[in-house]
Amino acid sequence: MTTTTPPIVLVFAGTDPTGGAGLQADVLTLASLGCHPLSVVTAVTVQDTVGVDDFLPMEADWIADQARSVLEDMPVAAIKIGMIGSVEAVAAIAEVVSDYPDIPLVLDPVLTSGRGDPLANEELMRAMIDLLLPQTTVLTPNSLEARRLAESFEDDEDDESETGDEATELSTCARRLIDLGCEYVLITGAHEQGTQVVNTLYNTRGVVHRQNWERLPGSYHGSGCTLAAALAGFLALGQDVDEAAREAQAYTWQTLKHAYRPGMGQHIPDRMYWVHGDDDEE
Ligand code: PXL
Repeated sequence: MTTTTPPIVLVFAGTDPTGGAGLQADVLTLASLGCHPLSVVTAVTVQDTVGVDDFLPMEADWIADQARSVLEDMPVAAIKIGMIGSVEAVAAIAEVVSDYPDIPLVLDPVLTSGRGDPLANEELMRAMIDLLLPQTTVLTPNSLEARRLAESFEDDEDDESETGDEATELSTCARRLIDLGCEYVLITGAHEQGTQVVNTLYNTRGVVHRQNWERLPGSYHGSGCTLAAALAGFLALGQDVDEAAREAQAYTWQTLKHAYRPGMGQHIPDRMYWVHGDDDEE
């Protein structure tokens, strides 16, 4: 007797021993949504819930080999890329995913940890823009990442909109990122001011949707990974990008609302909140 295989999602991610972010966040999120996660390790980090102390990038060939083995064996419904670790790894991953142009690709452009420890340098960021953005279905930067990515290729003639309010500025970033080749950009607004967190999905025609969320009080480790993995999961479950992005935000907000604080640093989103019951205690 065989049961039906759940939709399969391939993730490229760094491991996080705290279970808060990275590969562990992706696996928990995808399992929670009823998907089967395939996991390709791109780096090993040393960290606790306070911050990242160090990381060891995986050799690029090893990343490509891990991915090719499973891609040749199983039908993958969506791919998610998180922390990449090295420029060589960007090139290796870009080459692998270019053989699967029909699989939706979610790219979470991880530049720093939640605390701000660097997880990517300028060179890696450029490689990500050049090699991965044109293959990306949905890019999921927070507002800080969106500005850094958009500004990194700002050319001198393009000096418009240096003034203007925050919303205009982020929409300019979104347009630039879309001009670089990704289909959609979901910019999250937790780092912006305001009682609400405003997340906006853009495509070539402009704003697809804008969603406001009650700002929760904690500082969270792995919220971006959770959102991007959930988005990949909902795409794998057959939703279109607009719907998948809405559902991923709603799911992530619930995981943050039910977050717990197991250590001395940030809160960890509860990807399994629905298993743990509806107790509202922090
Ligand atoms: O949240 C971004 C992130 C992604 N991947 C790994 C991380 C972090 C943040 O700490 O450790 C492995």
